[in-house]
Amino acid sequence: MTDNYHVEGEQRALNLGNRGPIEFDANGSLRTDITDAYWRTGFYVFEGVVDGDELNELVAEFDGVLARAPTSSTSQTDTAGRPEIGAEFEQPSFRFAKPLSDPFGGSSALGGRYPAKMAELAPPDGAPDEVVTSVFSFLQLMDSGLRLYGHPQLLSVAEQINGPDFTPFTETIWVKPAGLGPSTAWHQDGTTHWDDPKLDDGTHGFNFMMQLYGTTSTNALWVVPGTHKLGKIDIKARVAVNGGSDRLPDAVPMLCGPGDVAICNRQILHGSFANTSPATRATLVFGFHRRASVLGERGFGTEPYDETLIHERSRLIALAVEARAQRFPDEPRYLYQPLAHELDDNRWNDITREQVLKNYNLNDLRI
Ligand SMILES: O=C(O)CCC(=O)C(=O)O
Repeated sequence: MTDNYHVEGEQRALNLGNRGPIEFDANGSLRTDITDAYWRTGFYVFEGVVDGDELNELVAEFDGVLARAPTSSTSQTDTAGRPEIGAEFEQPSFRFAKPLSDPFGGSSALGGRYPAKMAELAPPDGAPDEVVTSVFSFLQLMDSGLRLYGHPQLLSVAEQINGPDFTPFTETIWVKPAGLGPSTAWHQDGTTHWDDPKLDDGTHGFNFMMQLYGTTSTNALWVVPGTHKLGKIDIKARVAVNGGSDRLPDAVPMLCGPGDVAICNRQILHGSFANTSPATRATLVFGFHRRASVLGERGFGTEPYDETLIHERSRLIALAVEARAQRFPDEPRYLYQPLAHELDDNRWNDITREQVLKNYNLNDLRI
């Protein structure tokens, strides 16, 4: 239900001056008013990036993925008794949680980056025990998702923000089913460089957040503008001075239409409330980093990321550009400079589907 917190948050969001179409200047650089607004607030909503057939294909494939999801976290078959989609991959493709719960807050998940618990609500009568809340590594589950990853304007944005040698991160669809969606406790994403004296506003890169259905203040991700500049934030203390309430006073909802794509700084304080609204949110999140932030870093318990691993994972960018060019041949295609001399190795076909795309997520670059 919408109340004053939502209405005032919406007003603050719309007054930030950080939304509009992707626009480049005559030199091909992202317009400086856009980059200025991004660096000032920590996010920017690019409106109308994906539409028409492309949006329909994404929605249809996403529906197909959900229809082939296992029936619960302990099942391996879908509602029709078929093996779950992605059964051939080494890593699980789905995460489940109890409806309207907070699965992470106050836990040690992901390095303890969710220190404060969100308000949890009782699921409605007849609710399932669990709902799908994340679909992991969607590039290997949805060809439309791979094509989105190769979007020329989005990749140009990644180049402008992180430099031409930018690297991948990981990809997840966050699903917040209508009336059942679990919350995501307040957090900052980065896990590595917080104590680095060279930490700056862009050290942990950014995520693209593409909305399949659009968002409202009751189902959106909320962010606290400007907090990407503050280093590691004491989230528990922020909630405590707010009287223990998870409704942080300066937060704003990331309001988007279907097909809008936001860029969201991974250092910004962000989270989402349980989705009691009648509208489902599905957000395709795919991030990119500066190469200098990734090279030599350890992810969650991994060996330091070296050039070979970064090269292998970056092939997904080149592959996605190729997959997109086959579907949209009249569109300009992005040239990813680190692999510009290897185009023939990264053509999109059955061989690269098997050898490059399958289990690509084993090489995710998490910082
Ligand atoms: O979409 C959400 O509710 C959470 C997304 C998020 O926390 C993230 O992408 O880091």
